[in-house]
Amino acid sequence: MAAALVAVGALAWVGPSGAVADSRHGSIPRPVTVDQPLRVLGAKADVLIGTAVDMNALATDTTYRERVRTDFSAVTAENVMKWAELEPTRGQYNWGPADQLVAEARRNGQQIHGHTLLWHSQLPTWLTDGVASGDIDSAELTEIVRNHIRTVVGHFKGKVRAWDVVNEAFTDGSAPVLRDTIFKQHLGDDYIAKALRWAHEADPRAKLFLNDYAIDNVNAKSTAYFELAKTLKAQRVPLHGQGFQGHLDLQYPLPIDAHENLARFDRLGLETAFTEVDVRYFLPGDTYKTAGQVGSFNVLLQACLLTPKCVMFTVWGFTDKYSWVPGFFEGQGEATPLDANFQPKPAYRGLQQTLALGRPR
Ligand code: 9MR
Repeated sequence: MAAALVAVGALAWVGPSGAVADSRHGSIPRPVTVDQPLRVLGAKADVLIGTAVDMNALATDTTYRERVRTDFSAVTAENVMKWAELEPTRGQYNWGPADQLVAEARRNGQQIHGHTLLWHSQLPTWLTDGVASGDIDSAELTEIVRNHIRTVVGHFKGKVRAWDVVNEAFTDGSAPVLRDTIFKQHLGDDYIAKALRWAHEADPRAKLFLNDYAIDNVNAKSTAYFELAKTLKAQRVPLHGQGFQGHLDLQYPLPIDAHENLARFDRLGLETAFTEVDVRYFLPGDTYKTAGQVGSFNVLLQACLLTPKCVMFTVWGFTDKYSWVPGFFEGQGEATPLDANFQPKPAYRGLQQTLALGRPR
């Protein structure tokens, strides 16, 4: 029986007949069936496989909707749980789109990763304008933030597995500091601790995460998070996880030490997760970029599988038909595992193969 061979370590590809072979070792004892939906392979590897969901695409594109259901065991709202979307007018919450996502996810047996309670971006203008003009002072902002966290976490209590409580709190560069946001300015340097405590009060069972980009490897910014996590733990602040966004770009170095990075958070007792993975490059693509993309997705997935408490690997969109990348980075794209016609790219096949190998024992 002829089984196709794949030149990735000792991995064997299961041929159409189900036969498994390996060029050096003959048949291998534990056959792996590689060509299965990501969520099925993820379940065997004990990791949630998530995607950001674009609610407009979910409502209008049945292929998109079906693929969300079949390939993923977790979802993150790409936009509809952000403050500007939830409370565009002060005091009037628009729960509709977020509730739809939650209902869909529950029908599909998917976990929900809440994104995000506090972020300096996508804030409602009534809030930013009010703070800028002085109409909203520090005491009032503190109340507003506390209420927002209580209201949102309370609304989804018991339904959201984990929350990105604060998103992108640190600056970039070689000496990261807490960003000078309205939250830091008016609630103080300990606004993160406050936010975590308020979120915990509202849903004691939700896992509370911090989340950021450019922290996938060991660097000054990820170390700032590590130090913050140690401090918060020492203060008994309810912090349960660290999210690593994983927005990669082939023009920058591959975060080859991602596992070492996650491992130090794991040793602190925190859950870890890749929360927004995509791998962009300058168009047009070529075989070299394709290979680079396969490797980049896999470095992050392998780092997760090597880390015992890495609970989730989430992509920030799964098809090039709907991706934030071309709109934000001129000339770049093709950053997701499926092409614009929902056809699996080599990156998708690579994720399948790595998941099929499971976690190391
Ligand atoms: O993908 C999101 C895009 O549709 C929004 O326009 C954008 C607004 O800033 O936010 C994008 O999602 C971001 C996420 O919430 C936080 N990390 C970076 C993501 C990509 O910008």
